[in-house]
Amino acid sequence: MIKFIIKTFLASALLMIVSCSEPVATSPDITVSEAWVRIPPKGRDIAAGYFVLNNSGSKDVLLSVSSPVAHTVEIHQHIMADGMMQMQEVPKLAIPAGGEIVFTSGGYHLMMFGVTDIQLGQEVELIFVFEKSGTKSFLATIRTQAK
Ligand SMILES: [Cu+2]
Repeated sequence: MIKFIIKTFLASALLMIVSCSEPVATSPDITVSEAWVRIPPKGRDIAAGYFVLNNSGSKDVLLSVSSPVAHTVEIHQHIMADGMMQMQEVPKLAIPAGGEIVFTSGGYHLMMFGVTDIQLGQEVELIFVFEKSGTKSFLATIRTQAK
């Protein structure tokens, strides 16, 4: 009888531990939405890219971005230095667990150099490389301004 009680107690204790522990995301889950690229003025080949990056999982790090329509893509940030707004390259961008990072005019943005053969309304591929999530590809629309 005592043995039975102990067994029952252990079983329910174990059940409590299992049911009380909250689910913990063990991997990042990243999506990129509202992605668009501002078409450069005629005769120029530098474009800026904007989007919203969401992570519903654990933390990750954005290492680089590339695109078939650009020679080079850099991650940039606007900073105030000596009373002037300046741009700075961000070599790695930490994405917190459950975090959202908005790439927008005056904040984080993509700087795309050597952009060729893009047209308004076209969808171009942006290829993101993350430390944990690996390579993920998303589409961005070529526009003149934010919606
Ligand atoms: Cu820039």
